Amino acid sequence: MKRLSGLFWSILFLLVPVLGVATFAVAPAYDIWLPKDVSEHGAAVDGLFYFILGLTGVVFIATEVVLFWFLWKYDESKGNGPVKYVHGSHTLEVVWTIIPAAVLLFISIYQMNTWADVKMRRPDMAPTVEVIGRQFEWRLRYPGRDGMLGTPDDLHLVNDLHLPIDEDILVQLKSMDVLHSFFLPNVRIKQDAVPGMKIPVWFKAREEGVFDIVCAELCGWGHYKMKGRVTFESREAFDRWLERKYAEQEATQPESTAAVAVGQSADKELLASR
Ligand SMILES: [Cu+2]
Repeated sequence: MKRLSGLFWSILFLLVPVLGVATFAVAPAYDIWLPKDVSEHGAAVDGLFYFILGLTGVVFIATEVVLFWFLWKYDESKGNGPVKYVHGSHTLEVVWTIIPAAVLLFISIYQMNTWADVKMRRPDMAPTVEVIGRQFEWRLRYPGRDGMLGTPDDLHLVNDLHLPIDEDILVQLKSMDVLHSFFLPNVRIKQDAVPGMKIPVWFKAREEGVFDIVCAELCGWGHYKMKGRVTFESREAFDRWLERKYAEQEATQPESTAAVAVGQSADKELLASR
């Protein structure tokens, strides 16, 4: 029994890297890997992800194999004589501090251009749509026929975002109450919505389709159901949809004065939430 224990523990710990790597290897076949990417910059983001996954994967496997080897080799039942006490090695400590520091420094430089594309080099344009996180839904506001946000003819919608493909999209992101996180997995966009801030988010979709909008920040009891839908479509289909929504909104407003009042009260509500 005693003889078995060293074997048992070392094999058990060896299973961690073996099963860990196997899980990653089979995941794509079962479609539980990254969601489909339909964005322009997504490949660069995924490239960074794979690069860091590879790097950490190699270190993970190496440390696990070393752990296995030590459990195996220094099994108590094989030992003879008392153990020797080793004080430690200064050189070794310096080495294993410098290597990770250098790797982190390298990653921070290596990712700079992608970060700048996604978070700093914003397209010079008016916002396509305003997205406002609110417990527990995504409120959307499109500029009305005047093309300007914040005027009485704005189009107000909830959870049903439509956007044209092959064009720069600039979202103006806000929050009405607490921290939310605007997450579009299929265009590799994730940005916190912070109360009191207008945060620009931009991307370009390359393919048509209907995808999820999820909240990636635990924002209250209903966080799990804070889900919207984004439809990427051609410019023509998008214009048709927008026109239909304008017409629907206008039709449900009793008179033009009411439309102004509704627009203004919505603005006031937003102002109050800032
Ligand atoms: Cu939320």
